[in-house]
This record gives sequence, C-alpha cells and structure tokens, in this order.
Amino acid sequence: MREIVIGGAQMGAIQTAESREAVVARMIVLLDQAAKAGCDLVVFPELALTTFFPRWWMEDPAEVASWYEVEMPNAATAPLFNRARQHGTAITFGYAEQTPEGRKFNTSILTDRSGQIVGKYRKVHLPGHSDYDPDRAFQHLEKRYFEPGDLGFPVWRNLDAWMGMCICNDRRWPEVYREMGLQGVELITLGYNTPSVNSQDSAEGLEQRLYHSDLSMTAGAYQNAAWVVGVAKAGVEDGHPLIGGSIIVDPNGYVVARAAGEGDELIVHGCDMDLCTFGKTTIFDFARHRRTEHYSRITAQTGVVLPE
Ligand code: CDT
Repeated sequence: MREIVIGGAQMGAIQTAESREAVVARMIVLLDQAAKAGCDLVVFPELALTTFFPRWWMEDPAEVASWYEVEMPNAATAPLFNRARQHGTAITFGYAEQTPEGRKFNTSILTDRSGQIVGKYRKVHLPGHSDYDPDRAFQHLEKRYFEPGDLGFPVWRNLDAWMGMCICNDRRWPEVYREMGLQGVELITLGYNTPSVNSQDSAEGLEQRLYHSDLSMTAGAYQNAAWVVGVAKAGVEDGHPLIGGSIIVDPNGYVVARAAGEGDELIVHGCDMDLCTFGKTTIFDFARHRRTEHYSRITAQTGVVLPE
C-alpha cells in the first residue's frame, strides 16, 4: 500500500478587493486543518490567490499587470510555503504567471514536502474569448490574458507516486488525461473556477455544470486508472457565482470525497496509489490494447472535417 492522504482545499469566493496576503491567510487555515488531519498533500484551486479576474474586461496595462505573479514564491506567498515546509506537507496551487520575458500563463505549481517546487504546469486549454463579447451575460477572457501553456503535460515523481496536473477547462478533454496516462500517472490534481451558469445559455445552470464536472473527472480517472483530485474556487465573486463540487475520485471512477458547500472547506481521503495497478495492468494496459494506427486524426486534425 502506498497511501497519500490528500486534502482538497476548496476555497470560497475571493472578491476583487481582497489582498493576496488575506487570501494566503485563508489558505494557511486550510493547510493547518489538513496537517491536523494527517494530509501529505494539499490541493488548492486554479488562480487561488485572487478573484477570477478574466471575467473583467481591462484595458489599462497596469491594472492587467497587477493580477500576475512575477516570481514564485514571493513576499505574499512565502508564509504559505513556510507553513507547508513546517508541516512537511506538499502543496499545489494555481496562479497567474508573468515570465521575465513578459509572457503570461495560467499556471499551477507542485511542491515536495520541503516546500521546493518540483513541478510546474501551464494551462493548455484556455476557454472563452479574447475580445469583448456583448452577447454574453458576462465575459470569460482567458484567451486575452493568457497564452496557451507551452510545457505539455509532464508527470513528476513526488511522495513516492507519479503525479501530474491540469487546470480547470483542461479537465473536460480526454487527451489531457491520456497524455499523462501514457506516462504512468497515478494522481492528477487540478483546480477550477467554473461559473454556475453558462454565459451563452442561461438554461444551463448549476446542476448541469456540476454533472459535467463530475463526468469529466470520473471518466478521466477510470480510463487511465488514476486518482483525480479536482478542487473548486466557489461562491459568489463580486456578484458572479462559481460552482463548488470539489471531489476526490478513485481509479475506478468512484467519488470518494465531495465538498458539501461553496465556502472554504477541506475534503480528505487516504488515497492508495497501488489501487491504480489493477486497471493499468488489465483493461487499460495501454501497451497491449491501444491501437495507435487508428488514432492519427487525434493529432493531425483539430476541428471536425465531414467525410466528402
Ligand atoms: N476557468 C475555466 O477554465 N473555466 C471554464 C469555464 C468554461 S465556460 C467559458 C471551465 O471549463 O470550467
């Protein structure tokens, strides 16, 4: 048995005016709870340090720049790294990254028990749009504020397991899980900020959004015989509701822990990485069963092309 006790640290709303320091203080409360519960790893949401700023159309470059971190850790997040190191707890969280060259990514990092960053992932599937869209009930401007990630889907050896990350919209794409599955991934962590209503279809509300979130993560877990931990930033941010529904999913696709509310809330489960072995050596033994000679369209073609 290779058990990793995992804490999913769902976070409630972060208002635009809330400082990084105040948010980090909330994260430390969750981290302390997790340490008390014996967690080896704590998973925080996408863009955990700020409100989900891509909902706002901004033109002032200084205002835009204020949402990004130019180094990690930095003065605001150092207390989180320090506390994690004291507890011997690995952490992962998302933030908006600006590189020294000025490139902007929606990023998440993973640390080991000593607080060292051992993994970095930059979100590949950026949803939404890059120009102001008057037909939407609200904006989703990730394509304006970030470029698609350039690191692929690496996996890392951490806490005696193969771990990988993705971010929010990535969880809806089976290619993401399979890229990591082909590297033997045993645990995939992800954070999300998912609006509770579809900005282009007011009939699509909370129930359907939660269903699609579960469906994506449970299928990804089962089809790759891996644990998946998905953690929300939830609640109402400046009038804009986000779904909760943080879950821990086992390698059979069962939800073994689920957040009940839409505030700061910790879910915990002891996840045995050896549970991945059965699926990986039987029905999803990729080496024996995949038929790559029939999959060329998946990388050669992006959109739908109808047969002539
Ligand atoms: N943050 C993020 O990726 N949210 C998307 C919203 C999709 S609607 C534009 C998601 O997939 O949950």
